[in-house]
Amino acid sequence: MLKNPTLEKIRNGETAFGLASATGDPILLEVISRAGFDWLWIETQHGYWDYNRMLAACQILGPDGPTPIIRPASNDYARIGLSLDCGGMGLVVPMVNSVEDAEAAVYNSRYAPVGGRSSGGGRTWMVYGDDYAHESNDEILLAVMIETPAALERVNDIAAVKGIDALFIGPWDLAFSMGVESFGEEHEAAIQKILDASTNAGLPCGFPCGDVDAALRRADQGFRLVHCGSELGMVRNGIAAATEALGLA
Ligand code: 3PY
Ligand code: MG
Repeated sequence: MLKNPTLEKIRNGETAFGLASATGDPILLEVISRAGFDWLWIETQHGYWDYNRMLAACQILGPDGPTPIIRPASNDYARIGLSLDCGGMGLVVPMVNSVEDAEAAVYNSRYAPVGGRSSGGGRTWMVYGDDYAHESNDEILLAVMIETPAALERVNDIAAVKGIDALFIGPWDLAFSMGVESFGEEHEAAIQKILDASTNAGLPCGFPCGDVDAALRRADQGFRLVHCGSELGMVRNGIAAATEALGLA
């Protein structure tokens, strides 16, 4: 089976830089897929992707483009199975708040004997290799999101669940649910606690950023799976810069 270059990178202690895609737009995806990012976050929790667009995204990225990492809308057996059968080579599962949630994410995304994923879907074998069913447990990157006080409290136990490749912080939900200022002192202490729990468990940790400067700072801090915002934000910033320069804003 084709190796997952993003997983290999973070297992080697390097930082893999990605971009989030919220729009579900195939033309933008073609631009992104040729730009050199390590991975692409396909946003199906809050973004505008439906099943057919998610499939088209995996086809556009292909086996040589940025690694398609899908955020499913929830930690759901059917959604996760469909995301992987489309060709997702990674998952960032939202709202994993307990050991049971983490074990469910492993069950939903790994074939037996590790989990209970159902076998089927010819595209994955065709694109990634005929041994997909036997090798993909080791090649599909499974990250679970820590983004609530409940998850924070149990973060060491969650990080110890077998079958998980990375923790991933959801900083905005974490700040909202903690009732603290985003990126203030308490929030940053919680972020550091999650990073430490991940590191102590021998796992890389991910962080979603709003821009490139923040992505570089989080990489320096020790995060290994980092995205630098979304294509929607970049389009919006580019348009705002143009209208401002033209004196229209
Ligand atoms: C959060 O910050 O809560 C996220 O889920 C970011 O993607
Ligand atoms: Mg969130």
